[in-house]
Amino acid sequence: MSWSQQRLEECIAERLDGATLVVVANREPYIHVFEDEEIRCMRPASGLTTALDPVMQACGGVWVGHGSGNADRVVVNENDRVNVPDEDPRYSLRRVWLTKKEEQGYYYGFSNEALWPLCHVVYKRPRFDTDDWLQYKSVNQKFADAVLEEVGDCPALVFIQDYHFALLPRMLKQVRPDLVVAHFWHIPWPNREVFRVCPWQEEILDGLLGNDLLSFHIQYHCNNFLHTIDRTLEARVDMEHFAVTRGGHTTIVRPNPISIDPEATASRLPMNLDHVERKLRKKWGLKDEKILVGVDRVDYTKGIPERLAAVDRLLTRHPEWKEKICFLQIGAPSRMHIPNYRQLNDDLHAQVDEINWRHGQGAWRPIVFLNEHHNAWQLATLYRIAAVGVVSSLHDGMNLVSKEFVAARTDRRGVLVLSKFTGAARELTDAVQINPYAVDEFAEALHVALSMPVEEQENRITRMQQQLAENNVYCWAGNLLSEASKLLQVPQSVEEQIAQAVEELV
Ligand code: GDG
Repeated sequence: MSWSQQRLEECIAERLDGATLVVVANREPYIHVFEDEEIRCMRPASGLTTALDPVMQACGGVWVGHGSGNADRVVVNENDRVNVPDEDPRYSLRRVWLTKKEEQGYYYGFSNEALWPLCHVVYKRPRFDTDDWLQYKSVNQKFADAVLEEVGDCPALVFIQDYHFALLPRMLKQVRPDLVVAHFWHIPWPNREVFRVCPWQEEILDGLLGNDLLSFHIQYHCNNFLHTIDRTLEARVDMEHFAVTRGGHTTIVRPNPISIDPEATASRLPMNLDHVERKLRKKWGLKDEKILVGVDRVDYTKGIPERLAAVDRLLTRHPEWKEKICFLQIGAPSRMHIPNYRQLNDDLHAQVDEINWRHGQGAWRPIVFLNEHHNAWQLATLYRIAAVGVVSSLHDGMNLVSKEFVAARTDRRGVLVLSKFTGAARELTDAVQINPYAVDEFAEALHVALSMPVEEQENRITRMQQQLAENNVYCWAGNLLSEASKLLQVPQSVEEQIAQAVEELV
């Protein structure tokens, strides 16, 4: 039976058996901001929140996250909580407040200038700064205190998200060894040779081994993690059962590929699609060109310059596409306090200008770069009207944009061009797969995608949609939370354990 929001709701409620579900993520799923004296509730552009909000809506519980909106403090109650979503509250959001210094050191500094480049291995050098590390530690403690306050003395399953909280599992277990702690690491885990340059590697690994369950998107990242432990810490690594035991406590390490709710993506498509398409084309200065689309946070791991270079090469090698195509890049600004990100943003504008100057003819420009946040229905529409969706990450844990593109193709048309260095490439094998570093090969793949016969498009999209229907986000959360919730069961007495062992034998 495949997983749905309803099945998840029923199954997890039963498995939790009264225990509280607490999600911890740096990013909050809803941000309150002032706009013209009014308060507006926004949804951030992030794969993690896209995936987890429907899960929390199904299961209820508490989401502990950093209160980052300028109106966030206005809408919380005296315990820093607000119920979300505004229009139909399903769960509680507990906001943790950070000073600018903490945000700089823990989020921009250690998380995004050290761990992010360290784990992605895209040839950006990680920056290890002692003050950042100290802030990272103290913010992990701040979140630990908030979680412990939320759970009180009650049984709870704490589901931690991502690389911002490597130390949190151990901090929680030190105070409440009975809590069940599961952690999903949304980005890749590099091999041991890469990881060992981190000056605080032992504390990070020890922190993660506070988890009962630690999960990555794919087996390859699990193996890298286990090998890293094996070579770094005093611990027993069991490669047969993918588990690590340290100080008498066992951490299970499992792959679990994240996904989306494909029906929800499709439901964002407007009813009057033709009309909306005409309006958007007019807004972006397009006539009837075939659209190639890219949607990303502006991040150096996403391979945006490589993709623009491939469009440039395509037009050089196949000038017949001139005036017949337009590459539309949505680039939501991201982490702009970090110099590398600001630089990338500026470089992209320069690169687009250069390519448009080289190939543009009359009013036609080959590339439109929309360097701003768009809402979810605009993205769905764009996925649906494009001829080709392009995802060219240099390295990506999963990549949800590729899955959203497939889900939005209710017409069963369109071609996905997908980097083989994404987790998604393991599942979406009917995409045209590319190495984004190989510009000629990439340009040819774009040509193949633009020229693909309709019947083949339909076959490929249909198979990928089947894949997505079975492996949706509820499947991800269902598998993960089911596995973790098994550990919530009251420990058996010795007699019960013997009785169960005998039963299993006969
Ligand atoms: C991390 C891992 C992993 C983008 N621009 C806008 C916007 N988005 C949405 C997309 C998509 C999400 O943001 C991006 O998801 P990704 O998966 O591509 O990437 P990361 O943010 O890097 O996420 C990644 C993910 O965690 C989940 O585990 O897949 O590998 O790096 O949903 O649609 N959304 C809106 N406006 C935009 O302008 N509304």
